[in-house]
Amino acid sequence: MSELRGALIGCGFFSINHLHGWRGVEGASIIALCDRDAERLAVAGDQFQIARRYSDAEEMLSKERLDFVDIATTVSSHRALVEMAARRRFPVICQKPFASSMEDADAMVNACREAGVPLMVHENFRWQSAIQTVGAIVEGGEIGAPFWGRVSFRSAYDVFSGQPYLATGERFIIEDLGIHILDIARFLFGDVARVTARTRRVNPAIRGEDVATILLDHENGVTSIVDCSYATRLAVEPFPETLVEIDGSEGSVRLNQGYELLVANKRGTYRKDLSPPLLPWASRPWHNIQESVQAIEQHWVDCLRAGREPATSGRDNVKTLALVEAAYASAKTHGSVDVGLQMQKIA
Ligand code: NAD
Ligand code: 89V
Repeated sequence: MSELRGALIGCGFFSINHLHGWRGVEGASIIALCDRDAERLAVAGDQFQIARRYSDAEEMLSKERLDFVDIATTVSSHRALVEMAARRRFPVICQKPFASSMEDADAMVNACREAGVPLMVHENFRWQSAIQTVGAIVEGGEIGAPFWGRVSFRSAYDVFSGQPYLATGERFIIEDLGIHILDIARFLFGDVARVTARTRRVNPAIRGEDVATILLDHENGVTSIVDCSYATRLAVEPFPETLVEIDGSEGSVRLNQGYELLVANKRGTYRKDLSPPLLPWASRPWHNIQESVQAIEQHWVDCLRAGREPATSGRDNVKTLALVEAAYASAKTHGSVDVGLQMQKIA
């Protein structure tokens, strides 16, 4: 079977992980690059020896023979670029946060549906191997029916030096990081009916909130807590590990710092080291995120070839985005928010 031909739009900070990941994926490669910034385009093109380079996305999409487009730009450009790809009937991957409003997300989902092309959001955190293992334990019934969970990301890592835009937006941790953690909560416990959230800004040098505590009432009765902080100095810095606690009717699972898995049930307890593989191109501490990039890219290729909807399709990711919107609405009013009301905005 011939390799799928992809084009990448956006050659910034995170795109280098996309490009390394694509090299490790079976069945696809990136054959053209686009960035409005000539220097970034040249650096990525030279590093990955990709000669076909464009400063204008429309020109690239009109000239290249492609099987898909991978968008790794920041959120403000997502809608225009996804709609551009859909107009040309190219299957498309879009980085998170998919959109800054439910209306934009809905427009992109509809554009791709009407064009008859698959759309996947690059929501990679659930593709970390440790998170997949925890999901498989729950799915396999080892702890019975989950009734309570906590998905936690607390750190003091300086994310602003690599991603300076994170310091300037009105919204910060829920939109950028919490979105991943909320998606993991959906992955582990199912869709959510109500959201109650509280936020704080501790770091005076940034504009948005850097601490969020979110209570989720899942549709199946599970209660979970998603908590995120970039203002938490710990004895051993855990960035970028997501920690998980799940209590079920027959036992419990813990994913502790250092990728330690602990499972307890009536048969006994066991412990496992779930440290992610260090891919040849990866660098600590980012290696768990980096392996998840390659995993989600492989998932895209497998789905595209099989005609299956990706796990984090646009249609699916709108439900994660609704939790982000509900969390901000709850934090603003100090009330609890019906997720159905967020979804109604696009019904
Ligand atoms: P960045 O600002 O470093 O890079 C974005 C690049 O896109 C820039 O070089 C910019 O010139 C280019 N660009 C923007 N609009 C364009 C357009 N219309 N045409 C061509 N080029 C255009 O941003 P980044 O830190 O690489 O983040 C990119 C996205 O990746 C963000 O949405 C961010 O949230 C996401 N991200 C995801 C993860 C993850 O684990 N999934 C991690 C980090 C960042
Ligand atoms: O996933 C992200 O978008 C990143 C990081 C993991 C650093 O928060 O901003």
